Amino acid sequence: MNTKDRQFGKEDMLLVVDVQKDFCPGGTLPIERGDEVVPLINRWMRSALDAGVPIYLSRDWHPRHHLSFKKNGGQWPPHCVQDSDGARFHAALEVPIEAEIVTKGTRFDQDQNSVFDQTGLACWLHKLGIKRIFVCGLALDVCVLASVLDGLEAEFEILVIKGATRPITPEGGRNALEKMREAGAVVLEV
Ligand code: VGL
Ligand code: ZN
Repeated sequence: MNTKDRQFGKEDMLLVVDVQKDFCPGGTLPIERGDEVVPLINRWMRSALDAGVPIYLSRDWHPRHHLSFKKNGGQWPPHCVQDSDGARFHAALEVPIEAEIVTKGTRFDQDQNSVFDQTGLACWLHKLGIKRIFVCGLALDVCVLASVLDGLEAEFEILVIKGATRPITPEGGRNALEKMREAGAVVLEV
């Protein structure tokens, strides 16, 4: 893939996964240096706006007693509880009025790590003629990974903006990148 192919075109879109307060330092499920993605993502969103490329931001948005929380048999501390302060986007994230918000993780009976899991997003993006998705956000080894794999499954080309993601664990991050590459995603070393 040459440099020109990495520039935004008319069949592209930008997906920003779960850049919420609870996933940043000070939150309830803090990712080390998770907040560092914010200025980078702001730049990517400005370029997308300039190029007329649609922007979608997902948010993890759990019921108070979600099954992914430890006390309910899940793996995580409580996080991104609907309407809580921690569920807000990071305060410095410049969410454009033109952006669409994708809400996920609302089911009582299942986790929904992928933005494509029962949201109708893939169908909608195909209708818009989107072919290629630039992906960034949190966490690289959980919701970014699940979304990238599902996006490929739904026959989109996926470019991962590596520098604008952070993993929950370094090892998880390395494994996630390997899985994404194996599945056909292009990892941009930016
Ligand atoms: C996420 C853990 C639990 C994520 C969501 O957005 O990556 N991680 N819920
Ligand atoms: Zn969650």
